[in-house]
Amino acid sequence: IGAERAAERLLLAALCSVCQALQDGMLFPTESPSREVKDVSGLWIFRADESPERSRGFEQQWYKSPLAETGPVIDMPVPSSYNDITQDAQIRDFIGWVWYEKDVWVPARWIQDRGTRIVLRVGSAHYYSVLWVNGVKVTEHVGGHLPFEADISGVLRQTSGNQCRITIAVNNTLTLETLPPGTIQYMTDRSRYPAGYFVQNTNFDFFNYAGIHRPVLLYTTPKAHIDDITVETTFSDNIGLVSFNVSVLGSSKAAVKVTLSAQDGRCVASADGSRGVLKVTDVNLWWPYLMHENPAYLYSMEVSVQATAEDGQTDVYTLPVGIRTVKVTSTQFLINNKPFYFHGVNKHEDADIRGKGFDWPLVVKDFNLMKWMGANSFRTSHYPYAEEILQMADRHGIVIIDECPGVGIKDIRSFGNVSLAHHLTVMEELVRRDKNHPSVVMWSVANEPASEMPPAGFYFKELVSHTRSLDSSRPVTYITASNYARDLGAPYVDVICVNSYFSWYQDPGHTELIGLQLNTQFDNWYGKYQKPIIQSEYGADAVPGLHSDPPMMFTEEYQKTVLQNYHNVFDQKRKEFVIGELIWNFADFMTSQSIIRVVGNKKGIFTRQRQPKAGAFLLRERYWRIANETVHVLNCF
Ligand code: BDP
Repeated sequence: IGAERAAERLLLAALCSVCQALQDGMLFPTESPSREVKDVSGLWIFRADESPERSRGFEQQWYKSPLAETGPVIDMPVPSSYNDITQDAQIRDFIGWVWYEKDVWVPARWIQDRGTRIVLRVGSAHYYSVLWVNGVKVTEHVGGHLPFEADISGVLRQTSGNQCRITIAVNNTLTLETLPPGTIQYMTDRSRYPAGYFVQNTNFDFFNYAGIHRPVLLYTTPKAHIDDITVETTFSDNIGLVSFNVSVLGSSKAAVKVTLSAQDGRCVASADGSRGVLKVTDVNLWWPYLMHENPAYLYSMEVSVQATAEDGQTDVYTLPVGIRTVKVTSTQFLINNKPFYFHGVNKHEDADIRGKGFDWPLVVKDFNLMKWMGANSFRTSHYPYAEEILQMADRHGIVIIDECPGVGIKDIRSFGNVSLAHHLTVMEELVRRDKNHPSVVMWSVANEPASEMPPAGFYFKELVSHTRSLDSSRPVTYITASNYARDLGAPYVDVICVNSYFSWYQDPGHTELIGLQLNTQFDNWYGKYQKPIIQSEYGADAVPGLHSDPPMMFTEEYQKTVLQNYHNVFDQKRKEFVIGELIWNFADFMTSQSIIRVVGNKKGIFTRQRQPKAGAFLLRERYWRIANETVHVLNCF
């Protein structure tokens, strides 16, 4: 109960600070003539608070002195989940506070130059985090998967100067109000469980990896600095239009200048002022991979801010900009006014050893595999992915459905006001972070919530309309597995996204039923809502190397047969209103232990080590065939 209460208290406190923080931007830290970035990821030290209430670290103020002086510490890589790094099952399954610490040197000139702002930024940590610098608390944050930061200039200048001890406490306890939700259950039957024994229950199908999952950075800006940039793009004939809004902090009278350059460095438009519209003649649009011979065209928008004070430095930030539009009709998803068909994958941030820790080799390998198989899109199931992944998608033309961590909302108590307020805040954080990515074409506010429960109607109405108010340029959806007749949120979404597992969870072994059931599914949903539909998940587990003919469940042949049966229906319905298919899943991934999982979920078409199963070759053939048809269609215009 201690862990749960502490978590709840922290959640409430953090919710308030997040509400305030949202007035500020969350630009990805990049270097520029006015900005420096110092990556302080790498080897940190680590201590799990194994005290029964998990509260010893706070009672003994472990942040006040070097962590190694408080008790035994171990090495811990950052970024990485801590769970699979040791041989200790207690660390793998740990619930509660863990403590990270690293000593770093801050360049002397950063400290000496009073006009420099020094920011500490964590790409993400799961789930609640508290940050101290030299023993002084600088911020806290609720929620994994999204970045948070603190201006630490003052603390550094007041405390010991160049040496900087960063302490981060992270707690993975989930409550009914967190995203995703979870509960702590104390086992009180003393004949079966020792005193104080508890487990964490969740309703989602992936391992609740925890720790510092993305890079930790120190970066600088001038005092008068670019806090946020918002761009929205459209075009008419050969003229591209980029409307921009720059917010500046630290100066009330800064002069803003914006310059847009083409890939060859040529300046194509410029403007003065913090708001405006840039006109680009002979525009090169941002096209998805396989939809155009020159996909993923990115302009580069340089924003510079000159503070008027005498010592004011110029701040410069460069943002990649893709010019494209997204629209939805009752039967189509249009990118740049051309029909776009999602032939893609659902992913997870998940790999051996590092868990959900960001890892460049993995990211690049996954993009290579997606392009190899002819995938043009993926969904960030079931939470926001690292910004570096979205940047890759921008550069390669891979289209993204960007999902928030609203997964496993099954308990009616998770539809209350506190949950909704937090969910809205998370959408604000997500949109603030990802709004400028051309690859992001739709927001997904949840996965498979209990959308038939009475409060779901109000909950999703609010959630979808709030998301639209944050960004009117993209459609909004949530992913449903509910029955079309009972789903209470569907009236509010722009695109219906349906998950189904015919011949797996229903009628196991009966692939001959897929055609009938899938046709019924599509006709029912379309008949009721007249909105385009994406099959946002379908698939079957295949233990790699397991074979049987005729196919049996868990073999590679069975996975292939399920896919083929789904594809037959997709091929009919994509002539009508089905606008996409996303396989579940790109790769095998870890889950909690259960009798329906064999060392994780095996619905990947690649293994967890990214080797193809038979299904990968089947999809590859299909996706390239569809892509070739699209190019053919394009050539007809
Ligand atoms: C779907 C969930 C997904 C699961 C999948 C499965 O959205 O997270 O992993 O089922 O059971 O319903 O494989």
